[in-house]
Amino acid sequence: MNHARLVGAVLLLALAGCSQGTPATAPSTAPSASDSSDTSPAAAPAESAPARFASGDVTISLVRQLSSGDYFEQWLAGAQAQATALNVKLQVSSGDGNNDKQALNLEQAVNAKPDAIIVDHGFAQTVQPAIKKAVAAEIPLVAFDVDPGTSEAVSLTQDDHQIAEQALGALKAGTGGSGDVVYVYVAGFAPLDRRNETWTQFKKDNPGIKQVAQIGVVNSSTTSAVADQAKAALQANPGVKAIFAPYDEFAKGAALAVKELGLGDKVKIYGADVSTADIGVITAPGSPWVATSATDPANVGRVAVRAAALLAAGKDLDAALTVPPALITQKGLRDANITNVEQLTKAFPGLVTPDVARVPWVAP
Ligand code: SR1
Repeated sequence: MNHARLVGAVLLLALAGCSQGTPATAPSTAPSASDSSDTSPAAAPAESAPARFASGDVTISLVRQLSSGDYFEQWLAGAQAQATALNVKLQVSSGDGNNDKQALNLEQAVNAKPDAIIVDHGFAQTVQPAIKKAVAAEIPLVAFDVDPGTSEAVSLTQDDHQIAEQALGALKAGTGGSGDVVYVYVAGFAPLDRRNETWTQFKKDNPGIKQVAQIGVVNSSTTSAVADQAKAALQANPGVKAIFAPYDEFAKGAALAVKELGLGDKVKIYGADVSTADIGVITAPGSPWVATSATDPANVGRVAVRAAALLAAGKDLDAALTVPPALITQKGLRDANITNVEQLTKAFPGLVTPDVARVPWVAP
């Protein structure tokens, strides 16, 4: 076995605490060959670029609801890198958490008649009127993590039910299926609403799990706001064993609270999303954040731009695109000495999904 193969084999063995695409009941399964089925080896482009792409005349408008925080920053970096690779101009706007501002940005994007639009998050009632106008103007549209209200748009999601199932599988294993839990949630965000559906069902299926408090805030300082709320919830409920925090800014806030209260041995956190900074928090000595279910956000940003480019080129695309998550555990990260997302995606090749919205004229 050569050195590179040996390192790869050791990494996969050490990651035995992590899984991808497995049911919640088996959170500690190592990645298997079939887990990586979404990853094809890099192939040469199958066709040449359409003339408008070759000449750099394609514009995609990216209209975001949120832009701060690890997840959204990594997602944008991936989208920009893919736009560069496709020779596409990516025009980016953000509502910075203000839904009216996002709706206005979307109206302006429609009026500018780009070759395609990506709507990234948003509340259905604020973005759907302008999405309707985009459809009427025959501007192809990709909706990520927001209900576009029309089958004319392509919907892109992470598999949010699976994200919650994987994290809750780890929570069930960690608590033995019973105990007081603090839940972090804000309604109205499509991915959080889908994860909430899974949490609601999980509580029915596991009557020993008792939700003693629900907290949550999404704003420009989500982490510190959630930290304050989590501190209060933990002080009011001294029996809490776990916090279900299915968004990394929530999980980081919860981790701060647990650390400040010195409860690291007693209270464990089960989260969602991953970034290099998150890996640092999860693997820090005494960290209560023991598992997270995540996609690679940069990969999801790349998928969104590829989907929009395909639509702009008049190609057919599935109406719904889904990017699957992987369960990442503190133990798996520590054992494999993973300190950043680059190392993580090498250990989990299935986190990169070149076959989701593959563009035939660029190498994935
Ligand atoms: C406020 S919504 C936050 C979520 O959006 C993306 O789906 C990320 O996974 C994040 O958890």
